[in-house]
Amino acid sequence: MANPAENKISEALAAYDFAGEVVGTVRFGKGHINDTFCVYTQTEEGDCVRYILQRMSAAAFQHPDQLMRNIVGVTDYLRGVIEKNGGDGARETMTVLRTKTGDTFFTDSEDGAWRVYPFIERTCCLQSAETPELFYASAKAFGRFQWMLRDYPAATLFETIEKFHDTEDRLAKFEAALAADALGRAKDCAPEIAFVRAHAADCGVAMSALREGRLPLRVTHNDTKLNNVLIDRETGEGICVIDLDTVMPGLSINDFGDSIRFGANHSAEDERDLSKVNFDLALFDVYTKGYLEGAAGTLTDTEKEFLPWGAKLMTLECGIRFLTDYLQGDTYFHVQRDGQNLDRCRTQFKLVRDMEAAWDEMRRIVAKY
Ligand code: ADP
Ligand code: GN1
Ligand code: MG
Repeated sequence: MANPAENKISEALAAYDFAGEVVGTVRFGKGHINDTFCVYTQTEEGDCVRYILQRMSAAAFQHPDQLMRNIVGVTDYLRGVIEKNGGDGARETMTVLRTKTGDTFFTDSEDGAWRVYPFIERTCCLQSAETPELFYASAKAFGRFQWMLRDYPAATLFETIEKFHDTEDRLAKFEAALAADALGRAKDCAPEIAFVRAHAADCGVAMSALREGRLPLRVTHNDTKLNNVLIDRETGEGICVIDLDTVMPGLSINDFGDSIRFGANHSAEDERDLSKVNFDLALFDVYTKGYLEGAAGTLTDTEKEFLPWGAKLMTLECGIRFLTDYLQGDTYFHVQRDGQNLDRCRTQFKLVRDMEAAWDEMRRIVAKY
């Protein structure tokens, strides 16, 4: 287990010059990967200026230097596109605060890698689609993100997590974890194991289309959960896509699909009462509309045709990843209680079943736009 990030906060804070004096630091947000804190500072004039301080997950990211080069490259580029189109470059993308020595991140005495971003104020970060309008706003933001990066030089990006959305590889890793069954947990999840095996052939659908050249490799976000976009409190618009750790070459259908997985339902990702976990076709409809509008013609006809597959595969894959982590002893996704990763896996598989039942309708909705 990694050392609790709290133990190293003061070391990390000392590496930065903030706008004011640091008056407090609290854990922040609902991300599953990094250790995120909000830093409160007070300026000489008495104003509060906030920052996001993060210790990057060592379990997820082995090369923080490469990760930060990706993020600086992408945010600098986005700032250029945003400002060229009359937007606010300080608000519509993130800015990496440099350390006192001018670096993009700080390494603590135990090799933990930390970074700081100015807090983007007057925004909210949603854990569920409170209204269809807000979900639509998130869709437009992620679609626009795809549009803004359509000409980004993909070859300059490092692969921060190898084979991140290679669902075939996720299946193989699951089988390896199951064979090892390091904690003897396989006995608790026979129905889930059977579900994965019954869907083994599905795992190859997008990867085959990519190999055959039917789906193009693009620069994508790869982690398009609703809580990875900041919504302007005043206008209700999705203004800033955050959590850029996994921006790398990928499939647009996966960006679309991961948002559907997380947002097109009305339950928590770890809900234990599966009767509350239901795929919402109306939300699928508004997201499809918003995403395609935001992407403004970037997607090919084949990509559009594959959007329902993106939704199903990201949900299936995420369920497989939660189950794998459960079998391996919860070493990747943060957990707050026992069995949480298995509960998360179960919600994902319930949503996959719902999508299968709604398949023709999903295809009809996509064809409308
Ligand atoms: P994780 O990879 O663990 O999900 P994120 O980068 O998504 O980490 O950050 C976790 C949470 O912190 C986000 O969901 C959001 O609530 C908040 N957050 C991150 N960056 C900012 C920012 N620049 N301004 C405001 N809130 C932010
Ligand atoms: C993680 O970092 P966060 O919490 O936004 C994960 C995603 C999963 C998601 C499931 C780098 O997203 O791939 O879909 O949890 N991110 C990484 O909620 O693995
Ligand atoms: Mg996040």
